[in-house]
Amino acid sequence: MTITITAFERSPDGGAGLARDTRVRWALEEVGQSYEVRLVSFEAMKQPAHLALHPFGQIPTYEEDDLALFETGSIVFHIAERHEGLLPDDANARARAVTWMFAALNTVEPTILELATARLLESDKPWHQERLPLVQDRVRTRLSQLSARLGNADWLDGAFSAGDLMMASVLLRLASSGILNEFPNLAAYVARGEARPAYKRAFAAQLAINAGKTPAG
Ligand code: GTB
Repeated sequence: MTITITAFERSPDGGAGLARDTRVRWALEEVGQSYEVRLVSFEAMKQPAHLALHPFGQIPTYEEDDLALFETGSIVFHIAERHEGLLPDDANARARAVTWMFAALNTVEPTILELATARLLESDKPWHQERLPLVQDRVRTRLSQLSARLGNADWLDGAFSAGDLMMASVLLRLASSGILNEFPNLAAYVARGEARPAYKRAFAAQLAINAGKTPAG
């Protein structure tokens, strides 16, 4: 079985690991599955060959024999279902781990993306300074709820799962905002994720592609 994913030819973050191929690499590393990477430029992403794989012209995509997938939620779920290590055997625990994947993508990530948009794309708008605290507070609300649920536990529901992989990946996007550090148990949770050997391999692999390349404007 050959697995090929796509990633930015030159990530705008210069290799900080924030582009979404990192979470797919992480999942593949956790289950010990080797993979190849096809790098695509922003221009190539919008061309028919890539659009046939990804209707929205984005990365990452995932190809495995005659199967092609897009959307990191679906890709990580597929990897977790087909390999040991990212989902518990017990059916109810498995359903809860999948629930955390959805929670990461549908309930936590949207607020974080809204903040990223406000900081990166709206800073020149006359209403930016008024809007930013509102957006930050929506992130704080979600983090405070998540922090209360995590408490002193290492992971969200027992052993590390695809739910934690997705939640930590989503929270990593907050690293430069300072907001994550307002919730020490969540900061420690993300650090535990980053400390996993599989995450380190995934991060290093994407950095190797982007190191030395100037981040795109
Ligand atoms: N919902 C989709 C998924 O989860 O797979 C979202 C995929 C997505 O947003 N892909 C982005 C993309 O291809 C890359 S990851 N964008 C190009 C485009 O839409 O034309 C998002 C991302 C990009 C850059 C940074 N960064 O530099 O910090 C962080 C995250």
